Amino acid sequence: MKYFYSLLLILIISFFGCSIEKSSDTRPNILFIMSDDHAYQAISAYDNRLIQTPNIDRIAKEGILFSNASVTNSICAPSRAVILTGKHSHINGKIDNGKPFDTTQVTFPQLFQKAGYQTAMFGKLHFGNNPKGVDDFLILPGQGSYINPKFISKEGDTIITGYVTDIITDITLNWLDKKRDKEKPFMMMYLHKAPHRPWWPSPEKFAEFYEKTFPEPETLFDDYKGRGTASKTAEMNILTHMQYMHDSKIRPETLKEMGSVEPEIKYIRGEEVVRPGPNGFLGPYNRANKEQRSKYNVTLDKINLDFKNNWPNMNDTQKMKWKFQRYMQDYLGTISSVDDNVGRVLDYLDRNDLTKNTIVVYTSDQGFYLGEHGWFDKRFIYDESFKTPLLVRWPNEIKPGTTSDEMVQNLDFAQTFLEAAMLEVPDDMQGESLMPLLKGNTKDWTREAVYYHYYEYPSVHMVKRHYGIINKEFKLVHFYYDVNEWELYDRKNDPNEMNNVYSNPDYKEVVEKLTQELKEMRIKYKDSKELDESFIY
Ligand code: SGN
Ligand code: CA
Repeated sequence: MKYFYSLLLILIISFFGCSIEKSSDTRPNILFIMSDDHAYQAISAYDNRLIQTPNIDRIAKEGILFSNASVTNSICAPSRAVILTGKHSHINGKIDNGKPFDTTQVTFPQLFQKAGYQTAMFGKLHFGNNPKGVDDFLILPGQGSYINPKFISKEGDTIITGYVTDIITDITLNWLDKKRDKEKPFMMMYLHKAPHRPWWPSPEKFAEFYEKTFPEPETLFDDYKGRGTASKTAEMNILTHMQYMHDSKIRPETLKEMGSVEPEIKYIRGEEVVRPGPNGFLGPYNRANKEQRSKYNVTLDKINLDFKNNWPNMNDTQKMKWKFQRYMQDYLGTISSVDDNVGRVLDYLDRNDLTKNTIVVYTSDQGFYLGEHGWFDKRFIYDESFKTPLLVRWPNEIKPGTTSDEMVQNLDFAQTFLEAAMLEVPDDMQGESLMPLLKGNTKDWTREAVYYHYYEYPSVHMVKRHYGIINKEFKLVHFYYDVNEWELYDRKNDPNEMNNVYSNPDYKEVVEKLTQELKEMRIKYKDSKELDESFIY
């Protein structure tokens, strides 16, 4: 009898023990890591020729890497609006960096907050100063600064001394450690400013990466012969449009001494002609304090001396090569800090038993040109800027070392997170949950092609408006507004997208089929406004 009672007691305890465990919230945490302008070519899990990123790679090694992930509109604030709303730019209204974001619309963090998640956002958002749906935030105003950045918080503005990538991580770790409610799952957006132009690394990485030389892309000297007007008129060529002071870190005094004056940069935003003033050229350096400046000066001295000695004797080919190296040294230097800091966060998850049930996403707001086609910047539907890195780890669900070449987009993130958290997806979201791909149920994934639409023209870099359809094999694009040109690329046979085959008779059927599919897609996504001539963006 005594034995019976003890057994009963054990059963009761284990029943309640069990039910207590069940009633505690086991929904996954979400850690959404996004950097600004991080090209997949600069992540060693994708391509190890330029840089080693062991910490970011860890996410793919222990999870999944998407090799065909893309954005719907390759520009910063619009991409963020697509991510937050799960809707294309023409529906959420944020079609370019200049337009305001309509904050009355539903964003996915609001749905998480409502459903009992603890939510936070730290780093670069790019628009607004009071993000909705987050319990805590500390965001950079607009583009933010690399050095001693100002942050907007609920309590007001604050300037934090140090290097932006380290600071955003300190804030994130501090929140996880001190502010996290252990009874609730969290949804955290950890958003880096790096590696955005003007690519200022920390003083240590600036010194380290200045010593390196990087392989040039095959298409650095592209003459754009095989493509249309938009490629020929874009202002993002490293030789022609990259600035010696602002980008290559040549001091104004050096240029003055050498008697060379940089070409005046100007661009048109709306009706206005914008001319960035000379003070903006070494902006991040001007924010540095005495101690920080003296550290930067060690490398700045070397760069300026090299420029002074060699630039006068360089021909255009040599200048292009020199500018490309300077660009890569600084761009990759900023990424090295991002990678170190991602490592700090992953280590924190490990140490605090959070790894298994946290969905860690690493992505960028779009891709970037690292000298391909002679370019820097983004915007185009061509692969380097259309595609974006996407690595996801979720040990409870994703088999380590998985890869997927499916056509997934930033449009899909909101629905994926909502489904992972078992929350209802609003009917008007336009993406598709990536859950079948994360779980390895690839047969349940049926999408074959995606839609793209870029609007910011005329504006900085002068990339013409265009839209198109992309599947694994082909890309059909229509450039419009002040041109009317079509382009077709054979992604399998011409991966560098050097030859527009739209008018090649061998592709007649492909053009016909894709034109029809594009039409249907535009109806499906409700995008036809730019064909209405009375509509002004
Ligand atoms: C700035 C940059 C551009 C960049 C846009 C948009 N110039 O204007 O090169 O294309 O931001 O970038 S800079 O001289 O100010 O650095 S985005 O990522 O915010 O869309
Ligand atoms: Ca960006």
